[in-house]
Amino acid sequence: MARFCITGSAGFIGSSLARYLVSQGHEVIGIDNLITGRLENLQDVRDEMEFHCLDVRDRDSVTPLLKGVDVVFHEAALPSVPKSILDPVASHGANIEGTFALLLAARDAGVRRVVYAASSSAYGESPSLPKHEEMPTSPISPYAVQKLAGEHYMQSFARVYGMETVSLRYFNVFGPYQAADSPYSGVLAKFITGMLAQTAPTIYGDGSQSRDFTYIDNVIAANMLAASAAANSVSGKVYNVACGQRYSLLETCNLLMPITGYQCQPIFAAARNGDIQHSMADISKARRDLGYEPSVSFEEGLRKTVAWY
Ligand code: UD2
Repeated sequence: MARFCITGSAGFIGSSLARYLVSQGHEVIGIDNLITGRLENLQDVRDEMEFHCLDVRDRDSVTPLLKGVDVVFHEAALPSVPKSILDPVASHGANIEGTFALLLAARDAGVRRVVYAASSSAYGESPSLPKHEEMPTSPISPYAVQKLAGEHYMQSFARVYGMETVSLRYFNVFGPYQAADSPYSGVLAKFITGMLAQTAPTIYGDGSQSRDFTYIDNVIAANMLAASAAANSVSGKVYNVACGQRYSLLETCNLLMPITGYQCQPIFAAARNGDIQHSMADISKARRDLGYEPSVSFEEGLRKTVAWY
């Protein structure tokens, strides 16, 4: 049994990690300011973990909580490209200042390792596919810049303070517990809940844009591997976490029709500012260093997600 802390523990990915860690008998401390996170997400495990409603920027409160923690999974963020364009100050605060404060607290508390939720948005517009970690980054949106800055802080803290840090560049994560009711919700949560309610999905742009959609269980597995891998092979490094395949939004709608039982034509709207066209990962580095292998395919993940909603 180890002692873990999850920031953003009431969010989609954080709460999924909490459920997994508790199911494995680990000690879990959750931190969330509940701005976008929801306590309902932790309903099943609330009695089996410690939870603190705190902002990660509140270092005076967070640092003592991290004493004796082996690994922090830093999932707390305002995760949205359009939101970061609309309110860059808020997302800068949550994503850059939040990550910096968390690292300082972890350093001061003597935490062994921080595993960071980085983003595929770091690759930005560069046209070559698949994206691999050694490619130059080219972030477009404030959100992408902020998430990439967090990676650089992870690398810096590993170098100058001797902390162990690992950055996982998530590629469009989806699955149960992903909020669907915000204009900033992930596209699959919106499409699935909409189609189950017999509502046509709205596609921003022509629907040819593609993503390497990654089911949550694959992301949990990658986090567990990143938490336990030998420091000399992973610390200070960045890894893509994805499936290594891409699907366009039009293909995705076609796959969802038989699963949701809703036959429809999507509605088309203007392309979103800051959006990128195609995204697909090379996952060979994670395979090699972490032993990561996605175990749930996109289509199986869609079925599981539809069944959950
Ligand atoms: C970015 C990152 C992702 C993660 C996420 C956090 C990329 C490639 N991915 O996801 O890794 O960090 O940010 O938010 O940068 N769309 C519609 N209709 C809708 C909603 C979205 O057509 O109702 C489109 C949207 O314009 C985009 C695609 O669907 O082309 C995916 O959008 P998203 O918001 O789910 O995620 P994205 O790619 O911005």
